[in-house]
Amino acid sequence: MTANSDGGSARGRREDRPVGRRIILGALGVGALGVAVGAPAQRRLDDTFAAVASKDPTGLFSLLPGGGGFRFYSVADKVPHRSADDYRLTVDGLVDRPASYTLDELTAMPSTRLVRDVQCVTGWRVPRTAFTGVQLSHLLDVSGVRPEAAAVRFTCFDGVYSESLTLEQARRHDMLVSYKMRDEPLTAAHGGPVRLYAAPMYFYKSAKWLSGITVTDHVQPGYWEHLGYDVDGWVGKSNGRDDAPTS
Ligand SMILES: Nc1nc2c(c(=O)[nH]1)N[C@H]1C(S)=C(S)[C@@H](COP(=O)(O)O)O[C@H]1N2
Ligand SMILES: [Mo]
Repeated sequence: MTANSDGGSARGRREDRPVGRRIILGALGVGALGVAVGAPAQRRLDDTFAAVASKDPTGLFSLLPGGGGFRFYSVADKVPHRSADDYRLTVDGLVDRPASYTLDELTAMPSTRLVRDVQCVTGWRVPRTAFTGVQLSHLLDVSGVRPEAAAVRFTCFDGVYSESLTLEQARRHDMLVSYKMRDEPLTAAHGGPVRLYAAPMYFYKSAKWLSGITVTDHVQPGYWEHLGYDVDGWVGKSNGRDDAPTS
């Protein structure tokens, strides 16, 4: 479809899962105060949060605790959890050396820290947010991408979401397989232990709960892209943002 045929607001309605701020802050009171809670308790808080965030029809927005103005998005209605020990990231498809990495193996690789503004295509923005991780290009190089490869597909352990990049985009230095946000381990709500961080693109490209990287011969549109978002999700230049009237 053309970039602005149904307008940003229609896409926004599809993505937004508005939620009452009071309810959320109440449900997440413990986490919001930064009090340490055990893993099972955190899990219950996360699930309460996801359940409320996905059902409240009237509220304002789903601000995540921890400050900064992040909002929670998940097309699944639970926050999926994977412990550091159980986590695996597979790299397969058109590569000579398919691999499966533990979190320890990923964090032992050369790391890159980027500080950029986070921007969701629906309009909210979080300035100057640090993400740390392995360059996607490093993982691709280690796996030996075959000559016929043209794109990369990302899958997630929520079992629902997917994303994609062209191989050229994937090889940019600012595409990370990220395990830290703001210099802390990624929380489950933010897609931990590992999410994609596609720095130059709208945040929907940054697939949370990343579990698979598959090298393919053509771009397979991701979850939101099937619903109208641009595959090339450049901030400021896509999803209708670059075709303002010229007169
Ligand atoms: N697996 C998965 N990743 C996802 C999404 C999702 O629903 N599921 N939503 C995307 C969208 S639209 C945004 S804006 C960001 C939100 O990230 P946050 O919840 O850390 O703020 O995650 C992106 N990655
Ligand atoms: Mo988003």
